[in-house]
Amino acid sequence: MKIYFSGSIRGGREDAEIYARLIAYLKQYGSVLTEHVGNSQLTPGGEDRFSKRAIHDRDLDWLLEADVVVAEATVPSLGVGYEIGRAVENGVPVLCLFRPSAGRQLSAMIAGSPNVFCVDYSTEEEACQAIARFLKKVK
Ligand code: 6K6
Repeated sequence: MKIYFSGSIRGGREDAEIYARLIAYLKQYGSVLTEHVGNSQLTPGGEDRFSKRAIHDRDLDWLLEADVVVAEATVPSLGVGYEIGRAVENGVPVLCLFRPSAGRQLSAMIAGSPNVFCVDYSTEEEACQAIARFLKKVK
């Protein structure tokens, strides 16, 4: 199974360590195409217009070849929202994980989408259980 993990980069990196642990959990189910999203050393910002285009095209290729998208949407990110929208448009099943305890609300365009399976969680164990349920369902 090819898994596209989506998490905030330019939106803010405060949850990067959570992404890394969710990615480590996901790896037992298949290959995670976007492992770099969990790299807490990753500091965005220096890309020029051409490298941004390369990032966009490469990520979109991965998204469209993925069997599933797992998004962690607690830190608001235009890129995560865009990836969820493109996945829905192309029929790629999407699980969207969100932690209400962070004090934010998930956009109604994601939480209200009939094609996005949204799960609120408080502990990472709950997030992993939601992943396991979702992957069993889409298999
Ligand atoms: C180099 C160092 C840090 O970042 C870079 C290059 N930037 C990106 N590399 C790979 N994927 C990216 C990059 N910027 C955004 N994305 C994709 O958008 C990822 O797949 C994330 O799921 C999502 C994050 O979007 P923003 O809007 O939070 O950046």
